[in-house]
Amino acid sequence: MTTPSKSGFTLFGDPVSGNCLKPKWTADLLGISYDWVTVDVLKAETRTPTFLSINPAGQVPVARWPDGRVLPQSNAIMLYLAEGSRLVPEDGFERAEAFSWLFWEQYSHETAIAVRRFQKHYLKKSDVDIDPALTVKGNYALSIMEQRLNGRDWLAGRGLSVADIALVAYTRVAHEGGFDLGVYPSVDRWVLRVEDALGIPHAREIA
Ligand SMILES: N[C@@H](CCC(=O)N[C@@H](CS)C(=O)NCC(=O)O)C(=O)O
Repeated sequence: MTTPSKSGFTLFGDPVSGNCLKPKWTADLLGISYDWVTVDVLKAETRTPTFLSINPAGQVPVARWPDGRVLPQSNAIMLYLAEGSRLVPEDGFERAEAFSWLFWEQYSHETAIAVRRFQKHYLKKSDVDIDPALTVKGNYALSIMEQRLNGRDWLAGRGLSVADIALVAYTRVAHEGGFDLGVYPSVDRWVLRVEDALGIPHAREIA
């Protein structure tokens, strides 16, 4: 049986979504070819019948291969693309640590930092109209990352991994959600390190 190719897929995503950028950056770094199709979340393009026939959950990112395979969920797409590469630690425990950060990101980080950023930066809500619990939860998540990155360059393993890619997606734009990375110096330096490793611009320098 031949293994189906990872290349040549279509990535449906919104460029303002960190979740969508995770698989994009992974494919770019590993030289896996894909076509990007923009689906505008703010215009509710994730809710059209055509899009819902691709992902009934109505969310981007979603990847579709020419043979009909469809894969939603940013971290699942990223892991599939990265499997067997240097982005997934070879050592079993280090690999489990990377996965641990991926699960944590979805439950404890993205749910505060990405949500607050979306409400403040894109929906233009004023601070008083945003649930204060998001600030507390987001800062707590950043403090957990600060502890981990104090004295180490990467979240898991010995180099850039899927864990760094997943976590940098929204951490690098946390300021757009009203979070101050200056309070988290190890995280602040790590963001630049990961952006450089990915060959992407420093988000803090973009107006
Ligand atoms: N856990 C999912 C979250 C995906 C998600 O929340 N996508 C947002 C954009 S970041 C979306 O498509 N929202 C549109 C909607 O819910 O209609 C993942 O990591 O892929």
